[in-house]
Amino acid sequence: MADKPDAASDQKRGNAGELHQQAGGGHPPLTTNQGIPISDNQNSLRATPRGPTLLEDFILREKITHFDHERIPERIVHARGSAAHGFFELTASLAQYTTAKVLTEVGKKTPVFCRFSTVAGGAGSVDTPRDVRGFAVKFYTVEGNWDIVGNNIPVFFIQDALKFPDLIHSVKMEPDRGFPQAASAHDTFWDFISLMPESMHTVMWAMSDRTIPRSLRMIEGFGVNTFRLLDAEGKSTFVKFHWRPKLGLQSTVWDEAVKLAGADPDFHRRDLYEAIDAGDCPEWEFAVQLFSEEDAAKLPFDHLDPTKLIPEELIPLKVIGRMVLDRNPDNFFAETEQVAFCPSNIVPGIDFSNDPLLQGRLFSYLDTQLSRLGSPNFHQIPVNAPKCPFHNLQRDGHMQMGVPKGRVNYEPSSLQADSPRETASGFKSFAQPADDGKKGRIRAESFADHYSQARLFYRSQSDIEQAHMAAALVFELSKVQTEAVRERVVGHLVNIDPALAKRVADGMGMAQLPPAPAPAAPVTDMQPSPALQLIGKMKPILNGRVVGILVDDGSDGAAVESLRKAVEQAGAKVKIVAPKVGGAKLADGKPLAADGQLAGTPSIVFDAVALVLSDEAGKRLAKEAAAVDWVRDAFGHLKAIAADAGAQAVLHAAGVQADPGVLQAGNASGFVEAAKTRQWAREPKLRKLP
Ligand code: HDE
Repeated sequence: MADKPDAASDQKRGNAGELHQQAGGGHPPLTTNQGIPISDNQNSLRATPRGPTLLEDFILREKITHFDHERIPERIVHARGSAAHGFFELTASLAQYTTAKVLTEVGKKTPVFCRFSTVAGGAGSVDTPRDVRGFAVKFYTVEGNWDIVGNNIPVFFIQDALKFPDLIHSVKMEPDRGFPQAASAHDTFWDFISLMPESMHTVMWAMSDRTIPRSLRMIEGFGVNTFRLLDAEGKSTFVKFHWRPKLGLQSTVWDEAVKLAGADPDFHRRDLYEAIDAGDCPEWEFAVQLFSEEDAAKLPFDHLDPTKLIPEELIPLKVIGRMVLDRNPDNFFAETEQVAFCPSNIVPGIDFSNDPLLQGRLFSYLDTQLSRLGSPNFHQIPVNAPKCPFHNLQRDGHMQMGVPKGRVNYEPSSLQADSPRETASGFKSFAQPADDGKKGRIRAESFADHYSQARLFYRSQSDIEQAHMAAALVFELSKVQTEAVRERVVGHLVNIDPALAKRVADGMGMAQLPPAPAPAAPVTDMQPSPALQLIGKMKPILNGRVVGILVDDGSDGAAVESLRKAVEQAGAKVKIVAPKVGGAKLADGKPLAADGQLAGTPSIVFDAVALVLSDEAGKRLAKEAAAVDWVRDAFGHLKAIAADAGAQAVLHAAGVQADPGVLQAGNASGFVEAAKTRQWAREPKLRKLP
């Protein structure tokens, strides 16, 4: 009876060990967590070959126990995230306003870790629902860690932290039925929103194409809350933080976002990973809006109210640096999952404002990390640890990794010369004079205008963006079963913009406009701000994007190459798609490798598509649903399409009509130009927008 199988006995029993042995050598020995070398990772210890497993098998018990504990609680919000390492480089000093070294030492590169996320879905949910995106950056500065825990839209749904659990409960899966996952299109969310006029401005952003981004590399980031900068004299300047993507903004169209969820649930995560892996490192400008207490007093709204933005036209953005993400995490769990952002992580020279949402956040994040990571020593996890020295007298606790030396773990003390002490250059809070108001659960009157900026946002959009917003509202509200909720929301829209309300009401087949609730403050018309557009912020470039070329046996290799060259020269990538993953045999007999198989690589994952097909292949694929859908979707998603003569049969089967975005494959330069933008003019011909 052999109780220690060797390779030969493995083979006899058909075990994995033999194949594994053949797979290559030079590996370090596999050990237990106690460092004990393991001789057999295939079989647990059994009393006899067909007998019971022994409790004595410490190798089995350790492995299974560790596995059973692999998951930690996922984040209650922003659970689904993707991250990367990189650096921040200051290009213009703010020395006039702050002592923070990260904002005053021009040319210095500060390491960063940046995590993007959706808000509502669980950790395993898809990447492309309609949702706000988190944009959290941890700067490992020489004066300690500074976290800007922001979003890709500059305002938030609520004015007071006390309402956050209600907001999140309403948008998450409904508690009795456990659905929908990662979607705001359901009764509880809109019920809550319909009773929260303060949410209206952010709802307008949420219904815009900002919440269905093409890529995490193509979103803006905002600190949202107002912060302060402090100079050496303690003088304060208010500041709002902005990230602007070098690739410009890009969104998907809604039907595409929905289909992406099925075609590639990891679309954004894969896109970020593959771009960085290929050395195509995403970059953002870092900009600030600076304003004094006096400037703030002149604004027509309260800068402490996180449901309000400050239009760039009123206080311009000053670009002071750039962030480049140039390294993927080595391990998703150790870094992306365990990273713990806290808005309370701030360095000397920066300070908080009295924004009541921010004040609540200062408590929440530290608290949530304690329950998520399970120990007050979470700051010792490599991704969370400062990269500058840190010393204090906090001690012990779960999973303590440090081994502090000496007798002194208290202060004041005199027994140990190297025990840490306070320092004059340490963090100081702004000496803000106290208000002379009264204590109470009070909402400032200056927070009462809930509609003017919602109107500003809607009226600042281009026609096509307004149509998308109306369509998004119709879609979301059509999923709401409770009629009274739908009506209440449309009532708010009347206050925002009566024409929008009418479009949405018509889109739902509502017989008449419901009454608008009386606004708490008069609704004013502000000067439209084109900077709030998305289409206006798209750049006519192809950099960072991906073009798919469909080929089959008999395709013209020269045509494929000239398209590839033109696309790559424009800074985009080409992926070859063929009916078989093994590739295609070109007309000249040469093989062309495929990056993806047609059925598994729908055109949805590309920014523009080309088809280079022989007459015979074209006729064959015109009867192949995957090929017809490939073209129909590209057309429906307003993408540029290039096709040669052989491919016309597929275009015909897909119902493609001639327009400036449909080009001959031979016109590579025309195709590249068309691919730089969506074919917006095509949209009204394809779908009826409200
Ligand atoms: Fe968060 N938020 N939040 N939030 N938030 C969390 O912290 C919270 C808010 C944001 O990639 C949690 O580590 C409260 C605004 C991002 O790890 C939690 C309030 C903005 C991330 C939390 C807000 C954000 C979070 C959950 C209202 C944009 C993901 C897990 C007072 C400025 C960070 C965690 C990452 C995560 C609380 C509102 C952005 C529960 C109480 C406004 C990007 O602490």
